[in-house]
Amino acid sequence: MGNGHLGAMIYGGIKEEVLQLNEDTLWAGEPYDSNNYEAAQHLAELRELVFARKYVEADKVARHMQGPRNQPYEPLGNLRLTFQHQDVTNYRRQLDLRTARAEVRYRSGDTTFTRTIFCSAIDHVLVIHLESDQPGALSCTVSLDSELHASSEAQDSNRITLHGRCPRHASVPEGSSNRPIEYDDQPDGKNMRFEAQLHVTLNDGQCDTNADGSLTIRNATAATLLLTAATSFRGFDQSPSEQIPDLAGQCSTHLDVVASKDYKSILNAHVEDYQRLFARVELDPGDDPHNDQATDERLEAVRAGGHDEQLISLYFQYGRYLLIASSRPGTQPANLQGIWNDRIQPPWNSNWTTNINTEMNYWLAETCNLSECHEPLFSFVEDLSVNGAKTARVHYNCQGWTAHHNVDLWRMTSPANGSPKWANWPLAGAWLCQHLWEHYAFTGDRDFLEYRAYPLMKGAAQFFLDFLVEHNGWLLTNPSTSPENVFITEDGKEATVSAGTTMDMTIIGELFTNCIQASQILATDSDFASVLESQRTRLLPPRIGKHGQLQEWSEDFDEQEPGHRHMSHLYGLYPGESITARQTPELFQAARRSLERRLEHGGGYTGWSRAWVIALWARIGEGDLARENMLQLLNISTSANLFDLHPPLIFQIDGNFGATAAIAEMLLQSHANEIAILPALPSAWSHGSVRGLRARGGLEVDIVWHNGQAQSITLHAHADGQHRLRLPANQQPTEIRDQHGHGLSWQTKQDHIILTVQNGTRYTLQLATQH
Ligand code: FUC
Repeated sequence: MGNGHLGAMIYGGIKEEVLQLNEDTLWAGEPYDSNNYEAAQHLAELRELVFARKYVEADKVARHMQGPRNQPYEPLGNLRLTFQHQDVTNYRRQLDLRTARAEVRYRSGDTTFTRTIFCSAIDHVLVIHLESDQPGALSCTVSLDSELHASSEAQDSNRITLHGRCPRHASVPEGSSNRPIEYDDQPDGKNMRFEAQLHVTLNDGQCDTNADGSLTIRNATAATLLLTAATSFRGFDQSPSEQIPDLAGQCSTHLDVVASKDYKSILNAHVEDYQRLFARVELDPGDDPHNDQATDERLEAVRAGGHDEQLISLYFQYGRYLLIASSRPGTQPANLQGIWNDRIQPPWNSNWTTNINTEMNYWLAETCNLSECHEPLFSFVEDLSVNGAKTARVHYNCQGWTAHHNVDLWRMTSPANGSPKWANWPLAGAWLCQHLWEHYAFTGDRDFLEYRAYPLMKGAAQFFLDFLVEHNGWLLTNPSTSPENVFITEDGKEATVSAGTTMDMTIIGELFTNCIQASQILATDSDFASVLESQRTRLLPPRIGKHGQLQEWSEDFDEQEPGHRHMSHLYGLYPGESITARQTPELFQAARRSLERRLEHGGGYTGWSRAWVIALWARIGEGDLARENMLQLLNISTSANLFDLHPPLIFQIDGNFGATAAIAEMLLQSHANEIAILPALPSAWSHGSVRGLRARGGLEVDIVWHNGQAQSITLHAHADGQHRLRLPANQQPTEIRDQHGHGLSWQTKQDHIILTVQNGTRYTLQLATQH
């Protein structure tokens, strides 16, 4: 459950129910300057070593340009309910994606007990509604606890408060730090404070406080528990231990307000708010009947070779659900675990890791019609541009701003310490700027482009104008890494730092292109755009290597791991758009070869890596291969509740989001100035429909297909514009009508049609197939 701020994992126990709680701003530490003021001294030497092909030495020097690791995201605590229920039958738990409600239901003796749980973004509370179908049969104990330094008390016979603080420092479990977890419990201790409060409302029966801080409910028929939480977070650059707000007062005032509403009205407001986002999209990929089995059974059946295409659409909608639950305007962006983390030292700090994972979390936001949920990422980029301007100056003597691989609540932008293959990578800002541009491309929101996106994009581009160096007539990055692969040097050694990796050059090329386009749209900054244009022609272009593959590095090095999980060099195919079948056919073939090579050597072995593979196959137009890899994702990297897994059995949410985006990409693509209908439809999805996907240029698209052919397409125009529509092979419209029945004419050009749409109008195309 989640509303972006508050998150809860529901375990569904019978004697003890545990709701593991999170709050999105609860992180260890406080603002700190992570820049390494000696870094820039090493830059010239590092560059010389790289150009002298002394890569192993370069790796060592790169380490002198790193700063510390960042702080982790922390679990808030647990809400526990203990019951005396025994001999339970008819147990069932479910998550209803249509209403974002969880339910646990069972029979004990002759009574049916039901727990309904949801997290309201409207009322900012987690709600647990307990019911028995026999009057007065509900009794249980309610408590709050936390693994952090915290204490709880029961008050006024119907409230529990929990307050505590985060460590001032905690280190990643992967490292071998001698400072695993450190607290500072002094009154002025440098750390985050938090408060959670729970309120119980009963219609009958009674509720009493216990000395241990718990409450006991006796002989009730129904009870509503409301939980809210607050932290002393005031912004990425503000100390959470100064000017600490009255957290207890905030929570109790808020609970007073919500407790005065009745349960049904809180539920209705929640459902209405959630459905406004969720109900925009529907996907029916085939003929399989509705399947009411539990997800673990369905996964087992698919693993055994069963057919369950509806499980793929469930996975798709679950991805949309998870984004709505973890990323709403005003909240933190979804991190490696969304907002759901139960450990003080979570894997990779439950960070925002920006060399794939954070971006992948948002691949679905625009295409899957959840544009509002993209918003937290934009604020995140704004914060990063502030710290990142300092990092650009201190680490590289460059203008503009930059960010590296690990980011925490305090918006660390410097390279963390560790292997240069992931640490020394100043491309995060540029990649994240792609999201700003895409938001504009999908929504047409000119104000967003002018006041928010363009200044950030420009700052990211300015950094590279300074950072790029000339070598053999080309501009390229140095130092440069290809996250997170290792290459073999001419003398057979392993190294990571070189110059002008394909990913670097592609991201920079697309950033420059997007900035140039933005400056034209906004009719501003033409001088800057001219500089970018002239520099863009000098960027080292991608190369094709000895295996026919798209080279990962500017030299045709062998990879230490040919089946590496990162597909970094394929950025231009997806999520970028500089490699397409029609505009760059040779690079397109080479990219395909690279993907095949990765997979021949075991690529796609993490959930997120597999999700990227699916999206790449979708961009290549191979629907069956996309679906096959989707099945691999379900087979290898999906847990019983459909959470994505990273080996060894670590929950990491990126694969959920990435695969959702990839499924959308199978059905609709809108990059490279055309809208492709059913570009990668698997043959197993012979009949089906999708409603509400989004295309660039402000279109919402519905498609119905039959026997693998598009039957009708509906375009809802949210902006005026002319669109190039690529229909499936051999298909042509027979007619196009708007919602009033008026016909619209179109032009046919080779393999696409051109039509002009008006904002606010809905057009339906009927299609025929030529045999
Ligand atoms: C990157 C990946 C890992 C993992 C981590 C959080 O470093 O290479 O597989 O996803 O981020």
